[in-house]
Amino acid sequence: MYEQASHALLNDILTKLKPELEHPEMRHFYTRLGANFYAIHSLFHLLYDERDDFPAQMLALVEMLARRYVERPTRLRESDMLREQHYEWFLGQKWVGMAVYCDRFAADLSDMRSKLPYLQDLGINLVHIMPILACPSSASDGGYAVSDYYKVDARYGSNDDLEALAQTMAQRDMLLVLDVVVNHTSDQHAWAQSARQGDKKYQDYYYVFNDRGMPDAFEQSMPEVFPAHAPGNFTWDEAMGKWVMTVFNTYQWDLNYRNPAVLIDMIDIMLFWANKGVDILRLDAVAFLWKKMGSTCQNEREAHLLLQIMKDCCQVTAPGVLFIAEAIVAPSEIAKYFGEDAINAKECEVAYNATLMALLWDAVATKNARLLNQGVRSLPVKLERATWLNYVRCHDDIGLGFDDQDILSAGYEPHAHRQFLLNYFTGKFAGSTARGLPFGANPKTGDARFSGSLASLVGLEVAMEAQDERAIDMAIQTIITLHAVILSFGGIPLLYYGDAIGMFNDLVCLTDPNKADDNRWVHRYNFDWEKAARRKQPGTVENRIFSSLKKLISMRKHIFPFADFDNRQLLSVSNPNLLVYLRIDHKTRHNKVLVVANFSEEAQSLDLDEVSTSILFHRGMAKNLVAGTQIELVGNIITVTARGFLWLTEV
Ligand code: OTU
Repeated sequence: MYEQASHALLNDILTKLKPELEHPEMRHFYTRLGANFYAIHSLFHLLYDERDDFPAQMLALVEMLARRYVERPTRLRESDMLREQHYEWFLGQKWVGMAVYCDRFAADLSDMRSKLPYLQDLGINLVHIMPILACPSSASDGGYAVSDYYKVDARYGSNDDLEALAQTMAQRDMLLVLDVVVNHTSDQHAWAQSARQGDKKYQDYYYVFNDRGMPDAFEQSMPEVFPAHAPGNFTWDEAMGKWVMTVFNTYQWDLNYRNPAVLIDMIDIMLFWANKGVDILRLDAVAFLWKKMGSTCQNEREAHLLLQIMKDCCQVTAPGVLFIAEAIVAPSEIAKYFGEDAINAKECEVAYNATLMALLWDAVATKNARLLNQGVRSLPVKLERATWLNYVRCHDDIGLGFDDQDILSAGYEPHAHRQFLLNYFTGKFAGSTARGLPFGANPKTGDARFSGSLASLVGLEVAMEAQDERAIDMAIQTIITLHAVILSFGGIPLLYYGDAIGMFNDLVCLTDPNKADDNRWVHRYNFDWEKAARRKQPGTVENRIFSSLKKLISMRKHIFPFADFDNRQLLSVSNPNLLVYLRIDHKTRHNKVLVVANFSEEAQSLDLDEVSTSILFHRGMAKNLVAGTQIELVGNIITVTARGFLWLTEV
């Protein structure tokens, strides 16, 4: 695409815009449009050039961006300007997040406000409220099957409640994260309903086929996301008399982004919620956005182009808003969602670090850090102004998405190792105290995943039943050390509600016929406020976990080297039980923190001579940041307790 062509098209569009979109207040909008239009046009050209309605679609897009800008509240426009000035604002170490269900953590959206003090007590200032948009009462995949993108589901409250919550949170300097389910709609969505009634315009919003010809051809190369409870990628719709692509559940219809109207509508939806005060949009299942015959229909180049257009458009209307990419894919693919072939983040500023998450679970099961070290070493380099969302647990199952090559390098056989992990976490392995449930087992591929709450997976549940004090200590230590890693690794740590008070699996939910076939519900419990109250009673398990995490969170906020500026160095050490990395203050380059995490159930020692080219402790003294004590380094050796960790600095 030539810049001249872009200028000509933009000028043409500007003359056609409605007069109310020419208001003097629009100055910033037009500056940003000018800056981003060439990129938007080029990308649109790459995807939709052959279409006759190309110019009309471009006009529709720009008009929509302008309309949403006109509507954008002053408070948010001001915040956009500030964030543009401090464009690295989200890379700082001050942000600590948590994911919650507004109806399981609180009663509903308006009640969420009364629960903010609990979150703030822990130090949380970024809250991902799990899907709240209108969806069917039964078949909704936990809200990931949306029937109306412009409406909060009545069960959770109203759009006004959401806006009020966003404002309260802004006053408290807390960020609000909301989902936009970009890949599919519910079969109850108006678009799907119209398609069903034979409306050609809306059949074009989905992938629909008259017979099995195309579906069968697609199936040749498409993996299954839910092989156990929703096998296959297509569903026969009786009313429509056609097959429809449904990669996830049968009631989740995949949107067809070969149709630009779908893209424009989805961007409109994003900006609608941006204008309600949402700071960060979590884009669900982004790897699946583009389907191509003969491919896995994941991580296609066009999926990246779509995200780039979404980002560029958001940049024009609501530049303060960030995107989180939810792409639980191979390690080498994840980092591409920051923006392929781009110098700065040109897709999503934030991406789930599913690789680190899975590696941490490997270390829990193997009780060593061999694969963890290998995997962290292979983590792709991020772009500038891009950051990880580091997490231990979330609302989904845990997939063992490591690289086979890394498993081999760590000294294991990939298939057998994955089988071991599955057995370990489902409690089948001798001596395992984990209480996970197998999820989405696929006998065809040998792929294995599991569900379960953090406390149940690390053996706290079993230990407490057995009243085994040593095992209780070990499980609590494990919970704390896993968090010490995500808090210090570089990126935004995202805790999962319930983990800070050690909540167990909720098996009762599986008696609900709507949930029985999807055991991810066991870790989507109702938050236990009585248990939470025990966090204030010294000596209780809740107190031990909560107060430790609270302390670490508050410390993180003051440790500059923990900001994420490509300032982590993984250090190779000979003790395979340890994960050791250095965090360096990107500004001064002097201030350094050495992080040492021990995954063994025995105390371990680290020979500091092995890392002395990276950090030198003068006069044989180091400072243990968390304990606030000075340590004498006898023989330059340091000891880390069983399943413990250290954040060390020079004295
Ligand atoms: C996402 O999940 C959501 O987090 C899930 O809760 C939804 O069921 C799913 O999308 C469909 O909306 O798409 O890119 O359990 O890891 O499905 C990865 C498997 C996803 C999830 C996977 C994931």
